[in-house]
Amino acid sequence: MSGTVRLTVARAVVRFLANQHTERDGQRQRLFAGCFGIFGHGNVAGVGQALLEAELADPTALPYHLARNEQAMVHASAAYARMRNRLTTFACTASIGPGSTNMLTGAALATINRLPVLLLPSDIFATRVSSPVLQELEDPHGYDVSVNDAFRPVSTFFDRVWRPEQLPAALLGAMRVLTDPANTGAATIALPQDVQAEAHDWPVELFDERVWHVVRTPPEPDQLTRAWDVIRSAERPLIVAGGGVIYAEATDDLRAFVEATGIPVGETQAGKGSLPYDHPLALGAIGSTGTTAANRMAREADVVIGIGTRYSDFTTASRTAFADPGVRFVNINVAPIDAHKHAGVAVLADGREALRGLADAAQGWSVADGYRARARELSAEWDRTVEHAYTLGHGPLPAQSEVIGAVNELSDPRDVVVCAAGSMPGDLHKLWRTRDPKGYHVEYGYSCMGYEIAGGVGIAMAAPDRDVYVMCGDGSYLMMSSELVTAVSEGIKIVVVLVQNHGFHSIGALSEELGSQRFGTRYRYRDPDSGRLDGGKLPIDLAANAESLGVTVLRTDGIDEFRAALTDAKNHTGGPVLVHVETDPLVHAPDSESWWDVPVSEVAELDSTIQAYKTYAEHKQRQRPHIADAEANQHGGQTS
Ligand SMILES: Cc1ncc(C[n+]2csc(CCOP(=O)(O)OP(=O)(O)O)c2C)c(N)n1
Ligand SMILES: [Mg+2]
Repeated sequence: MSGTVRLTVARAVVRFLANQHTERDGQRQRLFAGCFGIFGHGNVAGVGQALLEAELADPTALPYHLARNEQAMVHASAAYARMRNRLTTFACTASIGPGSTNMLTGAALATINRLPVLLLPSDIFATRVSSPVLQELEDPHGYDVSVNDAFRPVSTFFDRVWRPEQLPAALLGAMRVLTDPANTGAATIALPQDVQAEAHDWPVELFDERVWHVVRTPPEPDQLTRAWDVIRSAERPLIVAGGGVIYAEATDDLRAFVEATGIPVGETQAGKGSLPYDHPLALGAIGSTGTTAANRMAREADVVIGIGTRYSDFTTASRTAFADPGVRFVNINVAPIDAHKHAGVAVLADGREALRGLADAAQGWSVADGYRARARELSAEWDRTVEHAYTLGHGPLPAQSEVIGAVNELSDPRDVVVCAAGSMPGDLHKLWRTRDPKGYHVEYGYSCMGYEIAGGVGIAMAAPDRDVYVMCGDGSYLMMSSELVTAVSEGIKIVVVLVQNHGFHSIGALSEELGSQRFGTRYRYRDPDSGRLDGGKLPIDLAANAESLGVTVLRTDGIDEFRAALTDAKNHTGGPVLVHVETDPLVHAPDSESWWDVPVSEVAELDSTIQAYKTYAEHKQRQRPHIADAEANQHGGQTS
C-alpha cells in the first residue's frame, strides 16, 4: 500500500505505537501493553486527544492508564518490562514542565537497570510564539534548551521532534534502542506542545505492523574458546549470576551447566532466582548483602564467571569479595561495558547462547568432588542461619527477618516479592528463599525509595496470575504511595506489607556503623529543650492513611496476628490490600562477612567517627583494582 494519511503528530505517535511488536524464540508480543499518563496543558489536547480517539476506535489498541505521579508511572512501566523479560513495556505521557521532569528519576532507574520504557515528555512550543509559556525554563544562553534536556544523560536515546517530518526517524530510533538488549533503557521523545497538535501527511507504511526481533547474539567461537580455556584451568571457579540470566530465560541452561560441571552460583540482586534456593550448587546472594556461603567461596575463587552482571559495588563488596591474588574473570554479557569489566575475557553474547556453547565445550569436565561438597555444606549452613532468622521469636516487636520468613512461607512459590530501598533489600537478598526465576523483584540498580508500590502495580499488571507482595518501609511509603489509588481504581490486587519502624532502619544502622550516631534517621518530634529531632515518636498512622485511599487494611500486632492477616490478604480479591506490622529496628539480619565502601570522615571531633575511620582504613587495604589481563595471567600467580 502506498499513499498518505493526514493525522496530528500525537495521533501518528499513538497509531505507530499500537502497531509495534517484539519477537524472540518465535514468540511474538506487543511491544506496548498501553500508555500511562497524567494530563496537563502540555499533552491534554495533543497526546490526550489522540489516546481518546484511539480508545473510542479500539480500546485494546493502546489502553490508557491514569497514574497519580509521573515518577511512579515510569517505575510501573519498568517493573512491567522486567517481569516480561524486557519484551513488552509501556509508553508514558506527561505534561510540560514538572509533569515531565517528575519522570527523570524513573528514567534513570530504567536506564541503570536496562529496562525498556518509552517516555513522551511534553515540551515548550516549537514556534516559541507564546514564549515563555507556563512552566517554561528560559535559558539565557540558548532558547532551544528546555527542562527536558535533563533527560539526555538518563536516557539511552533522546530526541525532540521540533517538526513533524522528524517524527518517523525519532520513533524508529527509539524502537531500535528499546528492543536492543545491550542498549535498552529509557528512550525519550520530547514532544513540543504545539507540534503534538499539528497535522501532517504521513506515509501510510509508517503505521504498518512492525516486528522488532530481539536478538540472541551467539558467542563468537574464538571468544568462547578463550573463555573456556580460562574456566577449565580453574580449580575453584564461581559463577556470578546477574539479571541477564533471567532476562535471557537462561535459568534451565544455567542449571544444566552447573550440574554438569559442579561450578557453584552466587546471585546478584537482579539475578536472584537464577537457581532455586535449595539447589545444592546455589550459594544464594553474593557480595555486601550476601550469604556466608557465597562470600566464602568468592574469597577463594580463582576464576569468576560473571553472567549478565554489571558487577555493582554491592556484588563485588566494593572490590573486596574476590580475594585470591591470581583471580581472573570471564564475563558473558550482551553489553560491552560489562563484558570487559575487571580485565576479564569478554564473551559478548546472550546468556543462554553462551551457556549452551560452554556446556558443549565442557563435556566431561568437572570441578573436584570436594569442591562440590564444600558448596553444598556452606549452602546448608546458611540455610540453617535463615531458618533461625525466620523464627527468632523476638519481642515485644518482631524482627524484620520474622516478617520476611512469614511472607516467604505463606506465599506461593510463583508469587513475587518486591522491594527497592531501605533495610529490606539487603535482608531479602540474604534471606528470601526464591523458588521461581520471576519470584524475586528487588530493584537495586537505583534502589529508589518509592519504587515499591508503583513497581508492584506494574508487576501485577504483567502477571495477573501471581500474587505480588510489596515489602514497603515507612520511609518508602511516605516517599510515594500514590499508586495505591491507581490500584484501587483499576482493581489491581497487590499485597503491601508495610513495615513500620519509625524511620530509617537501614541508614540508621549505617550511620551508627560509620560513627554518625543515627543522626537524622528517625522520625521524631523536634524536642523543644534540645532543639534537635530527638523527641517522642510521631503519632503517625499509615494504616489509616492507606484506608483513606480506599485500600483494604489489616492492622496487626505481633508475628502471629501478622501471619493470620497474610492468609486473609492472600484470599482477598480485587484491589490492593495492606498489612501493617510494626517491627524492632534494632535487630539486624545475619552477618554477610562482607563490606561496603561508604567513606568515613578522615578527621573528626567525635570519637565514634575517629574509631569508625580506623576500621574503614583497614577495609580499604583489601580493595582490589582487578586490572590484570585474564589471558596474560592464564597460569595464575600474578596479583590483579
Ligand atoms: C529516593 C531515595 N531517597 C533517598 C534514598 C536513601 N535511602 C536509602 S534507604 C533510606 C531509608 C528507607 O527507609 P524505610 O523505607 O523506612 O526503610 P528502613 O530503612 O526503615 O528499612 C534512605 C533515605 C533512596 N534510596 N532513595
Ligand atoms: Mg523504616
